[in-house]
Amino acid sequence: MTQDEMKKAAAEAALAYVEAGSIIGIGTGSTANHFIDLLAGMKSKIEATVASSLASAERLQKHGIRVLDLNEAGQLALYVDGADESNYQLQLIKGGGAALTREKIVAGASDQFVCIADGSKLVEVLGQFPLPIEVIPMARELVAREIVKLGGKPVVRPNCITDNGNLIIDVQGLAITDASSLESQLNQIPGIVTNGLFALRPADVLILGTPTGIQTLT
Ligand code: ABF
Repeated sequence: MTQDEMKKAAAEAALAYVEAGSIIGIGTGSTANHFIDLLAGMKSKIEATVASSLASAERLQKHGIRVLDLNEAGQLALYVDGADESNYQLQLIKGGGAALTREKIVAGASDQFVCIADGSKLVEVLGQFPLPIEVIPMARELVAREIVKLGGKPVVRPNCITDNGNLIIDVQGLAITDASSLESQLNQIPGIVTNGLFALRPADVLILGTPTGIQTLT
């Protein structure tokens, strides 16, 4: 199976978590796109969705799936999204798609977070994938200096402005053995809007597409 076929298999398995008549949060990225396309086949079963990016909102609307503002939707039963890395505690690195802020918001408003990915995303220690951080432009160099103090190598993502009008700094060279602690430390740095660690609020379920079939971790 190709990586994309494994992503699609994981997305298909996530449909089982969709409750009839519910409003569900939708992630961003190629795996989430598979989920959106598959959800279209059962769109009459759901009430509406809340999107974590303009790109996902557009894809949903093209399928004729209703997209609500989170303030209108309230607490959500389910959030389905991809990830760049997951450890075995279902703590994630997200943000490769530059949508981490709205992803973290919608995940935080959801009772259950089901993460979908291909098997290559499961790692022992987070950090091989550079950690994305959304930064207010005026704080770019302040944040970069603080990241160096933490032992990382900050790289401003070229040609990238987020849906919220901010920059992304990708942090290389971190071996994240205490993800919750680092997430809390990064949250204290002025100018950081969101960091891509989903550890304080990890996924509740991780569905992996693998060459031997679906693997589900909880
Ligand atoms: C999104 O999914 C991002 O947070 C993450 O970067 C991306 C993973 O990308 P893909 O599904 O294309 O592998 O939630």
